[in-house]
Order: sequence, then structure tokens, then C-alpha cells
Amino acid sequence: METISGAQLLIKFLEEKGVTTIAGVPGGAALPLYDALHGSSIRHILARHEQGAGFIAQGMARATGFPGVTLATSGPGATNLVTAVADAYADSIPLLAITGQVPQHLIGTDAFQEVDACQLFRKITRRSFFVASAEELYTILPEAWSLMTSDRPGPVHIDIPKDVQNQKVDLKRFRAVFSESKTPQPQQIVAAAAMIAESERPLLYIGGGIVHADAASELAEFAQTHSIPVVSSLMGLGAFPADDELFIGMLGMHAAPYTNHIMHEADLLMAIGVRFDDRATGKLSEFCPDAKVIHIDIDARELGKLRHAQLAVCADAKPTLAQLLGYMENFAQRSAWLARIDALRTAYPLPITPDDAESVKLMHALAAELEASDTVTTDVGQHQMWAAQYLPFHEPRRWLTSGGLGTMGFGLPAAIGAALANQKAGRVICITGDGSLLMNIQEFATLVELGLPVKIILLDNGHLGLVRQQQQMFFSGRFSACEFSSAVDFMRIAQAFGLAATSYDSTNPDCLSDFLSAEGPGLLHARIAATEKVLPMVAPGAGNLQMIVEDVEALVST
Ligand SMILES: Cc1ncc(C[n+]2csc(CCOP(=O)(O)OP(=O)(O)O)c2C)c(N)n1
Repeated sequence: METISGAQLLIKFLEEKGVTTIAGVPGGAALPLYDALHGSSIRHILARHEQGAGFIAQGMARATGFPGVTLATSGPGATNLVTAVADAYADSIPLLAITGQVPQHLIGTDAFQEVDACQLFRKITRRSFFVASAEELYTILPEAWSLMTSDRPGPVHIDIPKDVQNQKVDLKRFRAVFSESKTPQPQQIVAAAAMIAESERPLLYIGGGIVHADAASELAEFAQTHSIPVVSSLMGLGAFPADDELFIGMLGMHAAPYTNHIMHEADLLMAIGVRFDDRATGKLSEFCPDAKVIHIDIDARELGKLRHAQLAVCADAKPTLAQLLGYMENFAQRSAWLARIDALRTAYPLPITPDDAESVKLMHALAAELEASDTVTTDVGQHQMWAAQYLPFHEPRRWLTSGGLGTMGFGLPAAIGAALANQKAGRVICITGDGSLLMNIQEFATLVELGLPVKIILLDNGHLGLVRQQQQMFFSGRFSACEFSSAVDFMRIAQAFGLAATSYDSTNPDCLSDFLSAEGPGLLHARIAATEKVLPMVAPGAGNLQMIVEDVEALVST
């Protein structure tokens, strides 16, 4: 009998699936897995922290749709990976997290680096598998792969004790399990078509589900054929071209005022691949009060979870839109609705930002430089919202942000992953804040080692800016733990890692383009005032029409 070890079986399975890159950090309980990687066609990216590895793998998955794979040892390796996995779960990203575990005879003895990883990962994965024998890998591996990639994607965790990694098994073929794509019921297509035909003021409300379903071209054709305007959640940006006149922007807490006003007047919402997240809807009882809802989602748990849908369709967005396109012959012009939308755009524009708002000026400059093939990652905070408000995206998978979990520390490693995934296809720009960058700054080392063309734009306000903004606006300016009283010299830190660093000079018109066009990775350090705000803003829990559009702090100080 030709045998291989459990660890070799796992690596062989990943090779056969087409995995080319794994990001991880080794340790005692994962050493047989690392030994099996030696000589494999799979490239291993050595991150400097397991959370960084998880986000590098996520960046690859977000940029391509193909599962990312990350590898860590037991104990602290597994616990360091938790945040990146929870983040993948919140945004439905296919991520395979593999952890080594102490040998089975030591489990339950508080052994060195022993932690019950399956318990930790159970609630933040589609499934967490414990592998009790190498034989089990024959069934667990294809099941894990299929779970990660079918229906609504998401992370899967596999915990493999060291003795199982070393156990010998027969080298036989694996059984692959693929699930069928879910299509809508014919009567649901008929019902949806009737609701759309009856509607005078319909809107398409789209989210990350369009990206995961690879349904952007069907969406564009459907919206254009039936003259239905499109609003997007944070996660859907890029799934519909920003320069299309039917696009009316991102909805919710930091939307342009007109977007929320237009939504308020809709009589039909076609919600596709969205979660009705509270940051998007504001106070739910005041969200689109006059609209009937057609909700299309591959995950049955989303349907009716927060907003009742008159028609709930549990199906893949791609075939559903394709079937609707085929079925609906009558094209409405909707000229009255489109004219009303234009009037609302004029009546409720984005507030004029003060001339000295460096943040927004920088975003405008970047918007002018951005090419369709560029990928942008962000961290979490004000800089993320400015980027979402001002940068135009025309294609899916070009805007990579931590939407559901909102994890500071995501931007840099995700950018490394995106650049690994599409090395020749465009630049990768990471927009970050000083608080967020510090959370995974050790990955500067990984970036420099790989020499990838990742351009980091740091908006440094010396604060946890979004926290400061909320304390100013909703806690009467009682600032608590939002200021970094010791200033970090990011330029010198970057240089110490071997990363080229430039200081942003807004008076030099070539500063940004020179930075972006330079070879290799680099940091652009832009200092901005701590008082700058993301506006408009809806207070958490308020209705979306209660937008605050004025910077009270600026008014007080002038
Ligand atoms: C890991 C993590 N911890 C805490 C938070 C809460 N939080 C959200 S935004 C923010 C401030 C972000 O500061 P910075 O990265 O400097 O960006 P800025 O808002 O200044 O642009 C904090 C602390 C979070 N989202 N993620």
C-alpha cells in the first residue's frame, strides 16, 4: 500500500484544488504540516502575526473569489487567528483556517499551547472540524471545501492534532462534493416581474452578495433595461459602476443626503445580497416606509430576519437576475421617477466640505488618479468612510473593506493578499488611519520582503478619529481615550522596515501621482486635523433622514 501522512494528504488536496499560496506562521503543533509544505508547489507567505496571515489570505479571496488558506499552530497561533476568521464570517469570505493541535493523548490536560480551538471557531465559521484520524480527512476535506464555496460563502476551520498529521493513510483519490447552484422557483419570477411592473418608484438595493454571486453584469443589464436606479451597501461598492447615471450611491449612516431621501420615497425595494445591516438602514421602522420588498438571497436565514419581504426568494442572484431578464419583456421608461431622483440629487447634495479639510481634498485627488484596474483596501474609521464616499469604483472586487466586523488592522495585510492575487493587474492602494495601521504594522516586514506594489496612504490625525468624532457629536465633546498623546514617527518606522516613505504635500500637484507611480511598495504620510469629520452622519439608532450635515465643532471654533 502506498502511504502518505495526514499532513501530506492535506497539502496534496489543496494542490489539487488549485491553491497556489498559503499565509501562516509555524509552531510546534503545526510542524508536520510545514514539513509537508516543503517541496510542495504551494507558496507559503510567512506573516509576522497570525491575524496578519488570516487577512493576507482574506485579501487573496476578496480579490479573486477563490478561497484563501491560512495556517497556524495550536494555542496562541489559533487565538491570534480568531479575529481574521470572524471578519471573514461577517463578510461571507471563503477562508480555510487550518490549525495544528496538541497530540490527542494530551488533549484535556492543559498541555503546552493547548486551547480548544474548535470551541473558539464554532460560532464564527460555517463549520469547525476536529480531525480525530487521518482517515477522516478523506471526507472532511471535500466537505470543508464545498461548505466554504457553496451557497453563501464563508470560512471553515480544521483543527488537526499533531499525531493525526503524522498518521499514515492510503493514498487514494478524494471524493469531491459539489452543490448545485440554487435557482428561483418559476412562480417567484412571475411574482417579482408583476411587482416590478406595478411599481412606479423602484430601487435596487445591492450588497456584497452580488459580488460573491459574480452577478455584476446581470445586475447592470437588468438595471439598465428596466431603468431601475441602484443604491449600494458598503460591501456592494463596485458591483455597479459608480459613473452610471442610475447609480445613486451608498446608503445609510454616511450616505449622501440625496441617497437616503431617494430611498425614503421608493415604493419597491429589490434587495439583492444584502443584510439590512443597521449601519445601512438606520432605525428600521423608518427605513423605506412606503416600499414593498423583494428580497433575494442565497442564505435563507437572511430572508425576513430584519425586514419583512412581500416576496422572499432563496436563490443565487446570478440565475435569478438572468431569469428575470429573460421573462420581463416590457421595458418601463420611469421618466417621472428618474426626474424626481434628479430633483432630490439637487435638493440634498453632499455637504460642501471646508476648504481646509485635507482628508476630503486628498480623497478628491486620489479619485482623479484612480484607474479602473486599481484595488483599494481600507482599515476602519473615518478614512474608510471618506474613501467609501469619494472614490469611484466601476468593477467588483476592487474595493476591499471590513464591512461586517469592522476590524481595524485589516487594510495592510488585505492589501498584501490582493497584490499577491493579482500581481500584474493594477496597483493596490491601502487607505489607513494611524490607529488601524498600528494594529498590524508588523506586516510592513512581510510587504517589504515580498516587494509587492502596495501603496499605503496614511491619514494621520493622532487620534482614533471616528471615536473622537462620536464623542464630539454624541457625548458633548467629552473626549475619553481617543487621543494618542505620544506621536509616532511613521516615516521613520517605515524606513526602519525598509519601506520607502514620503510626506504628503497638498500644495504639490504631483505629490500623489509621483507616489503612486513609483516602483514597489511605499507609504504616503498625510497629516490631517483631528477635528475633521465624516459628514453627513446619522446618529446610531436614528432614522436615515435625521442626517447631521454640519460640523458643529468647526462652527463653534470659528
Ligand atoms: C480591532 C478594533 N478595535 C476597535 C474598534 C473600534 N473603532 C472603530 S473606528 C476606531 C478608530 C479608528 O482610528 P484610526 O484607524 O486612526 O482611523 P480614523 O478614524 O482616525 O480615520 C475604533 C477604535 C474597531 N473597529 N476594531
